[in-house]
Amino acid sequence: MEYVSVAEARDLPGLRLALSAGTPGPWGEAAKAVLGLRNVAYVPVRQHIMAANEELVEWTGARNAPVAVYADEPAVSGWIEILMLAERLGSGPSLLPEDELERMLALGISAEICSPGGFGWERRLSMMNPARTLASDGKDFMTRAYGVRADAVAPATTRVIAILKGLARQLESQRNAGSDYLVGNKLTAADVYWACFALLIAPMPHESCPMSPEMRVVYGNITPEISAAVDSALIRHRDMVWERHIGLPMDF
Ligand SMILES: N[C@@H](CCC(=O)N[C@@H](CS)C(=O)NCC(=O)O)C(=O)O
Repeated sequence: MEYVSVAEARDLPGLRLALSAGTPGPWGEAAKAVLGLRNVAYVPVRQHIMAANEELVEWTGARNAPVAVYADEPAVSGWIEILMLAERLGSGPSLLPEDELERMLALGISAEICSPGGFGWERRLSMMNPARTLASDGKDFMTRAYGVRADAVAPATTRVIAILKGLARQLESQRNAGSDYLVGNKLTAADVYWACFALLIAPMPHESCPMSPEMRVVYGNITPEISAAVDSALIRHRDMVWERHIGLPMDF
């Protein structure tokens, strides 16, 4: 993927999206996927992973990725704000169901995957080594922003497992009702978020996801308890969403 610098991006019109260049961050991949599925064009902007990103902070108020800036509107960095932006600016099938209860379910499942206390945040805690992270100078923003504490790891693993089991139960009940999707009968944001966040326990093969070997080890290094909670249907669902809807190979 071709990135422009923050300095270049600031004067461009339309939508600019800051992403951790070279790494498939799940929130970033999900932002790209929802914008792509809604046919929203954007200019990728380089964010440097785990660095201070002073120019990005100065422009948007955010240090990490993704951050979306549309025209002269305020920057947005939360998954739900980026989803709502994609819904507003985009065209084609919506990623949210029309039926209000189904919409609530799709957004609830998405929050369990993407929000603080959800799968991504808790998996990040379960994959960080708090002893090392807490000791490393200059990475204080990582520990404070992402809630890394020595006592956070065990509960994080419990949450990751609970969410994996909940998603597997939902997929099974949907399959029994004749649907390939997590909610209703068509693709919603919940499917897209699961496909992108599944990277954090099961990165796809190199041909589909050409990430660095070091990052692949970090993402794929799961405990036996988490591994036991990964129903094969979750991985099949991930693959179906990427193959049928988002498109492969991933480009970051
Ligand atoms: N702001 C996002 C979360 C973004 C996030 O956690 N980004 C991480 C993972 S993609 C990141 O940028 N990590 C690299 C860094 O901190 O430099 C949200 O609240 O929905």
